[in-house]
Amino acid sequence: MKIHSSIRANRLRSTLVMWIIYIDLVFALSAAWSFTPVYAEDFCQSTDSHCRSHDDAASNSRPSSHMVKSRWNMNVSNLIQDLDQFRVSCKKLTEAFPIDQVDGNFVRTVKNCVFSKSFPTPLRGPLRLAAVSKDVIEGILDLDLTVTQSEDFLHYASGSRMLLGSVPLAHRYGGHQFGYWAGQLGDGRAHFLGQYSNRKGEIWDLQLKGSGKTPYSRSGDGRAVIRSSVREFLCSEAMHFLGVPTSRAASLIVSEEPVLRDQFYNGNVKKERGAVVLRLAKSWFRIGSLEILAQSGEIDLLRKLLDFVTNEHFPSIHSGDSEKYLVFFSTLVNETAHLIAQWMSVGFAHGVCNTDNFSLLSITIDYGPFGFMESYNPNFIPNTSDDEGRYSIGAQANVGLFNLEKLLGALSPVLTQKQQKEAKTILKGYGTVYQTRIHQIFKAKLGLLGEEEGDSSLIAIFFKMMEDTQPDFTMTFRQLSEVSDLQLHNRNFTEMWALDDLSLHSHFSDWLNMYLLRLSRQKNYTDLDRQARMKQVNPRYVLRNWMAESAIRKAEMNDFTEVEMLHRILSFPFVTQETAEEAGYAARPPLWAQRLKVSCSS
Ligand SMILES: *[C@@H]1O[C@H](CO)[C@@H](O)[C@H](O)[C@H]1NC(C)=O
Ligand SMILES: *[C@@H]1O[C@H](CO)[C@@H](O)[C@H](O)[C@H]1NC(C)=O
Ligand SMILES: *[C@@H]1O[C@H](CO)[C@@H](O)[C@H](O)[C@H]1NC(C)=O
Ligand SMILES: *[C@@H]1O[C@H](CO)[C@@H](O)[C@H](O)[C@H]1NC(C)=O
Ligand SMILES: *[C@@H]1O[C@H](CO)[C@@H](O)[C@H](O)[C@H]1NC(C)=O
Ligand SMILES: CC(=O)N[C@H]1CO[C@H](CO)[C@@H](O)[C@@H]1O
Repeated sequence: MKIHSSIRANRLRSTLVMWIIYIDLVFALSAAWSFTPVYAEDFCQSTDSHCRSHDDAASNSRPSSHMVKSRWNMNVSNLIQDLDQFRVSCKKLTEAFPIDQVDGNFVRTVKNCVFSKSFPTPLRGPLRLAAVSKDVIEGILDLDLTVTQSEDFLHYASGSRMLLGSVPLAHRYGGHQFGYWAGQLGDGRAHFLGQYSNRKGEIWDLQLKGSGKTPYSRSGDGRAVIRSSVREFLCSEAMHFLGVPTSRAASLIVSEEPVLRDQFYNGNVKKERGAVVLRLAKSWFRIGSLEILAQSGEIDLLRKLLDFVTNEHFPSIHSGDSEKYLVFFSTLVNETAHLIAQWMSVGFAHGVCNTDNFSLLSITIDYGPFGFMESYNPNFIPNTSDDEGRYSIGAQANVGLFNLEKLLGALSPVLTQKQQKEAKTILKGYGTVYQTRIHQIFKAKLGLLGEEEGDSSLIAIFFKMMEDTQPDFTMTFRQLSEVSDLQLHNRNFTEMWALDDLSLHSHFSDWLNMYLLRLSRQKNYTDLDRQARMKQVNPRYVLRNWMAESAIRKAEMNDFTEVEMLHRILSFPFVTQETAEEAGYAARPPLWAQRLKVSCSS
């Protein structure tokens, strides 16, 4: 495609100057952070064999890790058929940490432990299986999907019966909420059931959410209602298939347990029903897990928890290394920046980025009043009660920095003065890591290969146009992936409703010319290559609020078909699907969606 007339080139050049001034403004934030990032990655490269050889509780009755590896080649249909043979272990955690032995799920202040023993409170039946993730059940838990249809499964996955080897625990943590230290928080309605080490050799922590009171329930009732549980189930699975690090959900069980909720905090209390999600993560430890220990001066325990987490989850950190906590911090600074950049790439706003909702493994956890941005708006706030917009989508990168500062505060007791100074320098690199990642991600979303001088402008102007015209975020990128060069050139946006919105911008033509020129320099790639590449990073379907809401309304009437349909569709977010198209999931949102408020209390 040749668009080089000299007049055009001149006009482009002068607009470019104007744009570059604009870019300076757009990236002013990053400029403030433009320190050289210091990475401690080469402090330690070796793997500590010691920490990898912890014996699992069930080692007598379970295959060794060698056997696990060889068993992996066996017939895939050979999944566990009987839940009575499914075994978890709590030994690693109960041996590593002191456990609060006080009995009973009454609310109390807990000291000098990381967990409290706490039994789930069974829900009033009949129980119903509302949704199940085949991918998790088979691929992580090695269970045959048919077991989820059994009565036993309803009991095990809702907390009325304990899995073999399970010692249910509630985790004690603290955290900064909305900017302020909130003291002891902890699992107020979640129970850790145990660890499952699967045939791939992975270890997963199983947890129930909505399973009743614990010592950390504060004023809560320990329950989760159907709507918030449907949202967590669907979103954690959707995020996984979008390629964003996240906790997973195995199943969703609904009950007849009455639960009172003031959905919009407006005094209008309604009776809803309790539900339980069986969810999994490689670890549920949070920044707040460390903060509570530092704040209470439990420094030995702080060290223990840090050693546990690094031994189990950071194989490149050597346990004998005197710099290990600094390396840990440096890794988290990097990974947190990467995680938030990935949220931004799919327009995801978490909604409650308190330090207790931020994972030490930098995965997305605690799905509450999250939202996927529809019309482009950096001030998009998913939690309608968050009046100050503390956790707006555009604020997430800064909130990540705030949370990492709190993490550093929690680590300070185990760092030397010199290390604390180094950690501060590392933290100053956060902005650069984040911006670099954002740049890469959005370059890929625009289908740009290699690096050219004007790329930052191209991206920044695109954002500026989106800000001005507010087209649908997801579909703008998707349609740009589906449109051909020729259509772009002719500005033929038939059926491309989001691109059509964007094209109303006065700079659109100039931007388009720059863009087409840039693409035309990617010589050895065809237009189809570009489209294929872009379609792999620009989803066609995300869990829009109105989609979740529609499925929830049905689920509340025990019709789970739409939950199932959404779950299936969102498992292939990058693939155009007939059922999804028929349901309008890639169309302009329906009118009723515009009046929708996010259900906040959960
Ligand atoms: C796996 O097992 C099933 C039934 O037991 C059998 O039909 C199938 O042929 C086996 N597949 C392989 C690859 O061994
Ligand atoms: C930062 O994190 C990303 C994402 O996990 C990873 O790919 C990259 O290697 C990390 N970089 C450093 C310097 O640790
Ligand atoms: C939403 O924001 C309000 C105001 O800051 C806060 O009190 C509330 O806890 C938030 N909702 C959730 C579910 O976190
Ligand atoms: C616009 O593109 C569509 C394909 O999306 C094509 O069917 C149509 O003929 C094009 N219209 C014009 C005027 O080129
Ligand atoms: C296309 O270009 C890239 C780098 O620009 C190069 O790595 C690749 O080998 C090229 N492919 C072909 C088929 O020439
Ligand atoms: C969704 C979710 O679990 N959010 C939690 C985030 O953290 C706050 C406390 O800071 C909890 O109240 C929320 O439940």
